[in-house]
Amino acid sequence: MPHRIFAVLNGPNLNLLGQRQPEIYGQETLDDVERSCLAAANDLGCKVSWFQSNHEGALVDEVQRLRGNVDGLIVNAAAYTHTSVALRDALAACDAPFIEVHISNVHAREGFRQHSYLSDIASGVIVGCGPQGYELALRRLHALTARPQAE
Ligand code: CA2
Repeated sequence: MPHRIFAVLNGPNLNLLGQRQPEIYGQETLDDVERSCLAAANDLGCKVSWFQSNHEGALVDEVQRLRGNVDGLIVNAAAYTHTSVALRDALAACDAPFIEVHISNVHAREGFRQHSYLSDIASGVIVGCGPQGYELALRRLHALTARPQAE
């Protein structure tokens, strides 16, 4: 049976992870988080691709490119979570399920972070679990997309 393929999308400023605001986002860099995710994917026997952009259109392009090519997505759209109808529309058109992830507990922060354009169309939302949220999302997607075994 071919490996399932999942994609991780990271939005603006997440490339700065580990360099500023460790009290909110922790000490790990985005490369560290990618490494942990790839290790978890290896354990689960699935493949993971990794993408980060500071540009809304680049994230939309990537979602369109992934359409029909992945079994699910993990999306930390960062600030675009709270602003982007374009990214919502792209994800809605993508067909594959996605889990929305936020490293910090957005519900304990500024009011503007408490609205998401993505949550109601996501298969699940993980917030405030730190970088581990990515791995939790991967495990959830893996379970959610399990294919029945042939006898
Ligand atoms: O908690 C999350 O994962 C967020 O998606 C992170 C976004 C924020 O806009 C969302 O409301 C919640 C911000 C990502 C920027 O990350 C930085 C990391 C280190 C230093 C500066 C920014």
